Amino acid sequence: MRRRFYPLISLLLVFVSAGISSAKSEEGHFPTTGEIPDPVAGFNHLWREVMIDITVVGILFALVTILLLITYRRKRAGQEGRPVKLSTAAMFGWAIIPVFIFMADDFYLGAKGWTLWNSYRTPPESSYEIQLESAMWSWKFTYPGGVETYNELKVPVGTPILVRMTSSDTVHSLFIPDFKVKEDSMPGRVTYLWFHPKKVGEHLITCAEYCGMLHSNMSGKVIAMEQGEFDSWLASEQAALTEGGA
Ligand SMILES: [Cu+2]
Repeated sequence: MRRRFYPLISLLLVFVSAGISSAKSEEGHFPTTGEIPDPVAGFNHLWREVMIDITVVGILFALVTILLLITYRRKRAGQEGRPVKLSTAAMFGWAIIPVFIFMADDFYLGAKGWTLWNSYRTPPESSYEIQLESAMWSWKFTYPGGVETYNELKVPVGTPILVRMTSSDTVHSLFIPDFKVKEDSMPGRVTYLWFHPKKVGEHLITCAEYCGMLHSNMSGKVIAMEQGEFDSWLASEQAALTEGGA
C-alpha cells in the first residue's frame, strides 16, 4: 500500500478502536441489577494507567527534546540553520501520525473513564439509602426509620450504601478517600454518591470543599459493621427514638 495512505489508516484505526471501547462501556451503563461494579478497583486501575501513561509520554518527550537539542545545537558563531526538505506525504505523516497515536491513547483512557463514571453514577438496585444534611460543621445522617447520627455513618458490610445529600447552609463536599468517592452537597439541590463497604472497619470522612472557618475540622467517619450488629444498633436507636417521641 502506498505510504501516503498511512496517516489515513491511523485515523481510521483510532475511530474504530474508540468505537469498540465506547460500545463496551455501554454494557456498564445501567448496572442497577446483577453484579455490583467495584468503583474502588476501577479508580485504582485507571489511576495507575494514567500514571504509567504520563510517565512514558513524559520520558519520551524529554528524550526527543534532548536529542533535538544536541543534534541541532549551534556549532559555530553565526551559524544559520537550514530547514529539512520533506515531501508533502512525509510532512503530513510526521504531523498526523504522532497526533493520532496520542489521541488513540487519550480515547482509550477516556472510554475507560466513561465506563467508570457510569458505575459511579448508577447506584446498584440493592443499595441501602441514607440521607445526609451537611452544615457548618457537621454531617447529619438520617436512616430510613428516622434515626439520626452526627458525623458517624454506621453501615452494614456487604450492602452498597447510597448517600443522598443536601446542605442547610453552604457548599460542602462529602469525601471518603478509602472508597474513592466525593460529592458536593449544596443548599437547594440533592446530589448522591454510593460506595460498597466489604470489610468491618472505620474510614475517614472529610469535607473537601472550603466551607468557611473551621472547614478543616469538618470530619467524621464511616463505621462498617457486621449486618447483625448494624441491625441491632439500628433497632435499639429506633426504639429509643419511638420512646422519646411517645
Ligand atoms: Cu464543609
